[in-house]
Amino acid sequence: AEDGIRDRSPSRGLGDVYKRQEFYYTNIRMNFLEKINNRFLRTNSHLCIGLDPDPQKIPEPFGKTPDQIFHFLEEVIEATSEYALALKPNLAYFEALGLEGIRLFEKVLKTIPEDIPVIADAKRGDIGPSSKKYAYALLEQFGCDAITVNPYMGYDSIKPFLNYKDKGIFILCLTSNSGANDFQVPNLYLQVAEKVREWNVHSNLGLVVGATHPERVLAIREKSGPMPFLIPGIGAQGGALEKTLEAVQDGTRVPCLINASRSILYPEKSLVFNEFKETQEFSSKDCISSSRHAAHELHQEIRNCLKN
Ligand code: OMP
Repeated sequence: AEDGIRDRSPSRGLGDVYKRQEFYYTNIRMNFLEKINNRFLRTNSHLCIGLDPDPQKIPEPFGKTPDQIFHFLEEVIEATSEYALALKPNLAYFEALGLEGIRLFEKVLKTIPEDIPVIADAKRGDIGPSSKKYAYALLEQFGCDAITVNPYMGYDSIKPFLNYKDKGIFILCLTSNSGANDFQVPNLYLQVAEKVREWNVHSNLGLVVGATHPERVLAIREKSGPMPFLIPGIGAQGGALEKTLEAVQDGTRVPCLINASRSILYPEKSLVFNEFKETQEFSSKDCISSSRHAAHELHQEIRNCLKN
């Protein structure tokens, strides 16, 4: 392709289905953790940008057709990549658009620079043979670097994912929603953290820990030991960034990924966005500047919390 960043050679050997190339650095293939660490060295960022394309929310100047949504995502990715430790497309938003959505997912993956780790937010988990297919679909066919997985069905449902030693597997531990209190609290989330530590024989596991329970993060860390935490729930869900980061810092150099989706894609509340809105020429460029501004602000806020 003419522009280096989007130059993606097609997959090796999987028929006509697109597969992201594995990322090589000085000819050594990186596993997920190495890829994250490498990305961190380049960006100094803990921000994971969530890609949740909702046609109802895509800014007007872009439009709502799959091509227009693609254009929007492509621009957001490009404008915010400086602050992106990782990107996390949520499959629900793509699947909700039907076949076109799956094509959109594939197209978006192609547009993401190889050195940005992609976490497929799919929250999969089923009996072993079915989990095996889920893992194959997202980690091989689509070539994502990591996936979110639901541990409710136990070890044999997780095992097919664990076997992908070079990929990152984020297991739901304590989710950010209010329903986390129905089953996960008071004990199950700690059992999950303990089990995941036991299962982490390939050092490829991490936990999903919502930022809406800062008071429980320390206990999770004690059970899990050092492993990456994927932390959603800040921004639109009102999670406590500073308190969560305080608890997650345990002196080890284990990456934590702070996810924000809506507050970056559609930062209606940002000052910049409102300023633009008041002007007559509210353009697609303004929307993208606003997303970039939101990513920059959040990146700074995270860095400031980590300094304290
Ligand atoms: P925002 O609230 O818009 O930042 O989006 C949060 C994203 O993280 C959504 O894609 C959610 O599906 C996802 N998420 C949670 O909000 N809570 C969780 O406990 C786990 C996840 C996730 O696995 O990413």
